Amino acid sequence: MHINALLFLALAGLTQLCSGHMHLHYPPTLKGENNPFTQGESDPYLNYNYGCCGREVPGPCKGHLDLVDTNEGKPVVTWSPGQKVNFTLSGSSTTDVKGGTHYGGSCSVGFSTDKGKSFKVATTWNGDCPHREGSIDPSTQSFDFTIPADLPSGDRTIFAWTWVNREKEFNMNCAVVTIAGSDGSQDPGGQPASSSAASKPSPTSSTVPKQSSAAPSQPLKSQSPEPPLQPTQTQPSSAQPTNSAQYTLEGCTCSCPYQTWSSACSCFECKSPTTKRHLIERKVLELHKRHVQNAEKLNVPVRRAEAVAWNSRPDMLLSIDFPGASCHSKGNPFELEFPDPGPDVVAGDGEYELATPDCT
Ligand SMILES: [Cu+2]
Repeated sequence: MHINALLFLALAGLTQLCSGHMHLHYPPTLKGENNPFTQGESDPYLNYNYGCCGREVPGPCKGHLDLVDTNEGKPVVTWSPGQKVNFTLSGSSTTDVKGGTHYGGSCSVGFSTDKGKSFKVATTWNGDCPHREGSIDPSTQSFDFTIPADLPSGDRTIFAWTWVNREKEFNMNCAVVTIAGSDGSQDPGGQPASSSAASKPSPTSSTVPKQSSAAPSQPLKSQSPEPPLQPTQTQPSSAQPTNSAQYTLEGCTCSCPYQTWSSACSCFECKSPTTKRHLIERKVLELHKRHVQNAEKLNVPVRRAEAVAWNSRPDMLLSIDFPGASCHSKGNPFELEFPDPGPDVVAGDGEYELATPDCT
């Protein structure tokens, strides 16, 4: 009796965990209860994973792509190429089932500029998404990323968020957004996406030729983090400009991309154990952010050409972990490592090992 009661509680907890999830809260999704353009009832299944609850697997964007060109698909926010923005996640629900963060997972965001025929990756979070330390409250689940500087403008561009957790649940929500022209003076309609990485500098940027390697041409300096840590960097006027700053910290050589300073730095040639590497990468990222923010205050151009042109970015992984999907993640105790994450990757906290999915 006592044992049975405990078992029942355990099973009830498990059921709650696996039927309550997270959804995109900001920008408001198509058919979201917080979307001012939603007509009639909001979609009570925005939180739920694809294929759950005996329901048919919906198409991309929880099956709401047909709303993009209707009044319900009016853009909910205007973003600009190169702008640093954020999205938030929520576990609130219009059903009785409360959401759950699943203590993390891996996320990816991207855009469709062709009304949902294709989606390309903007930024990937390999692990710790949603934030483990956060709750189902969107104020605790905010994620910064940078709009790719060469994302084409459009007034019904689809922003997409995907999530794969350790329980092998996949979710996807979408919001319709306006992408402004890359600067006010340009004709937004007459600027097709360029295949050249360095073709669209913003007015404050210096035009920097694409460089295939992130390696610096100058020797590295070993310095303590306090105070001003100057990255080794090639001057823009140099014949060998670089898209990344290099730092040396705690025996590691680390590289931080300029154009995506909200993304992770990667460290290599570490003398310390590999397990410490993600901690060092976090520290270096903080240093790098400070460096970039200082540079922005001084109006020093730091935003460079995108390392990978928008058209050449990988497609988002949309067919995973539902019945009939072409990929299956390894699941507990692994968090998904997106096999094709694109150039802007935010490293997780390393609490769970990452694993790529099996795809057919
Ligand atoms: Cu769940």
